[in-house]
Amino acid sequence: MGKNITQKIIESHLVSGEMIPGKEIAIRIDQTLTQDSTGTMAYLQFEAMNVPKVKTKLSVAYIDHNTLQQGFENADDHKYIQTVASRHGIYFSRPGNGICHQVHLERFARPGWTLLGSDSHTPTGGGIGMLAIGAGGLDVAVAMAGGPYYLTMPKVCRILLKGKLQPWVSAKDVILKILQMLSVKGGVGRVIEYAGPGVASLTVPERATITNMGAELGATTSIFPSDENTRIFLKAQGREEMWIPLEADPDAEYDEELELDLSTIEPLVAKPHSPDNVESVSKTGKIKVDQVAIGSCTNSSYLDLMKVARILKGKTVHPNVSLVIAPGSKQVYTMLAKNGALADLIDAGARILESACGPCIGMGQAPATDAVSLRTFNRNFYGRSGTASAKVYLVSPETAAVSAITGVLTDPREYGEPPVIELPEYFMVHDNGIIPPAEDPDKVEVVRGPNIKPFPVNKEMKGSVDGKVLLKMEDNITTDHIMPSNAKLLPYRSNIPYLSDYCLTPVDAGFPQKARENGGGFLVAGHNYGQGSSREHAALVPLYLGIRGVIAKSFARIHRANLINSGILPLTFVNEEDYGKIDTDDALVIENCAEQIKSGNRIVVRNLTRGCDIVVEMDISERLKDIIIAGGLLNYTSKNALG
Ligand code: MIC
Ligand code: SF4
Repeated sequence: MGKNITQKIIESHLVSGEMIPGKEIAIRIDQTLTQDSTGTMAYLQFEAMNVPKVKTKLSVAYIDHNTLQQGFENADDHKYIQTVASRHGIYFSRPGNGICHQVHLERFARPGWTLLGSDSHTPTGGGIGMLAIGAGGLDVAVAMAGGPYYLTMPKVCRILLKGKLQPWVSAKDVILKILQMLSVKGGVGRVIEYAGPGVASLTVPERATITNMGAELGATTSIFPSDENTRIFLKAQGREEMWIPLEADPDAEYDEELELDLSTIEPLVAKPHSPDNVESVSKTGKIKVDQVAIGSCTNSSYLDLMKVARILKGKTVHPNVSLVIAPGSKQVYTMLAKNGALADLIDAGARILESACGPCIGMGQAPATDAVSLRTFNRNFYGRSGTASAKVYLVSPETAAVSAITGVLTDPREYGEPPVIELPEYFMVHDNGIIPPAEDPDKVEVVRGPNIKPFPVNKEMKGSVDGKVLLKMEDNITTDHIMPSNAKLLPYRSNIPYLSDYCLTPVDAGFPQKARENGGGFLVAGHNYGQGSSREHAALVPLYLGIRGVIAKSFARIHRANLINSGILPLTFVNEEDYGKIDTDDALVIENCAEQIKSGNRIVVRNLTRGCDIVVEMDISERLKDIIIAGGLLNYTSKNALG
């Protein structure tokens, strides 16, 4: 029987397990990436493993999130990451060199290889035919130390692309359409594999926009074939020798199949506060816009920004709009500067930011009270922009640029001739933003500023696990709710005690105090708990506050793994109606917890307040059960070999 692309890459990297959807497998990781806001923890954890040099083929540490530097904290983190990288065989992408996913796609991503990144948008690399997966920092640390990456063998869902995009419709609209079709949990447990005649009409950067935002589907990753367009892109990056052809066999089988005719897609918008709240721009209507932000790892490529520059050339940004633009990488920035497009953007009134995540993670450019902000980014979760009352709409660069001129949300098709930009024959390649590791690592002193605090480690599980329900939540709670990130908090990603004062505050302002007063306890949630960012802090901070378990209708993949890695129980209701049988402040106990875990997949939770038993499930591998009982992955790896 033929194989699809996902099966081919997994098979060639398989370390253990059977490739049956739902079963645990382990794969060898060729490359890793970290960024600074998850990287400090990942490197502290890597150091705790006492492995002198990374064992991957390539590991890169990017600085792109924490670049505001309104205090010493960010700069201290940069120093720590730069020195720890240099000492342990890791390439360092300095601040200003660009957003990790954009730079990685340009300079390092390779078809057929595996990449594990401590950022949920790592699947951007799927645009080049790479199996690129986002994970918590500890999983990335283990991969750097030479351990395999354990995951649940995903189902493979083929999306057959037909036809060709209409003028003014772009890759962003394709992924918004898919989010409309599948929702933010539609990709859970799946790899989305693209195929069909429509693939050839998309360039690698366009494919990368689509795979990047596959993270918002909850998918394990998304992947495109490696074809002639992939070769052309790699050649233009001076890396043609890294190209290999990669496509599904003609008789490959898929677990699920969908079709999408590209020619039927129109300009779309994701309305507040979820990336799947999608509607056509024309239907949403001409709402007044206060801010337009262009950039992020979804839409900051050379092609995207050239289109924006063409649209803005000779025009003026509407007086009521603040337009900010962050080019995705030094390569993009320099090319725009050299060909004059940067001048067109500045002249039109755009405010140009450095090559970094910036407003996408609330690092500056928080909108005004009640403002409408149009963004080319991938997430419009509540409060993420830094302004709780702001309404963030996600759109394509074309819709963003045209709306910045008109001052209202505008269907770009009303605007006349669309800009047509070709992929350049050669990108400008100058890798001086990437510092190779030291040749003499023993001479490198790892610099740790006062903001770097030790991370919490759980204890081995013994006897009963009990506590109060501290909070009961709805469906789709994001890691931005659990551990908010903004310009005030992001500088403290290496300081769990400090962050703990803000845990779950977007849901309940009194949560941290309540957790402290009760010495921790349980959380209850609806479906898709922990969607969004890969930030391990959404598990480490609850661990620090004494959270022992989360009982939910379902979990997002990376967050569930982060809970397990921290030794926190991720429990799901066997009967969803039992969600109604637990309330805030109920006292719960799981008697003989470790024994119950070992004896099957079902666990009984006693609700002492209501006098009833609730059966929950923890359907995970024996290895993961042992990790939880050991009190997390670090405790477990100190007792067991890495893989
Ligand atoms: C995000 O887009 O939410 C982030 C910030 O890039 C996160 C990582 C983090 O929280 O540091 C992600 O996507 O994983
Ligand atoms: Fe950075 Fe935003 Fe991309 Fe996250 S989604 S990596 S914050 S640009």
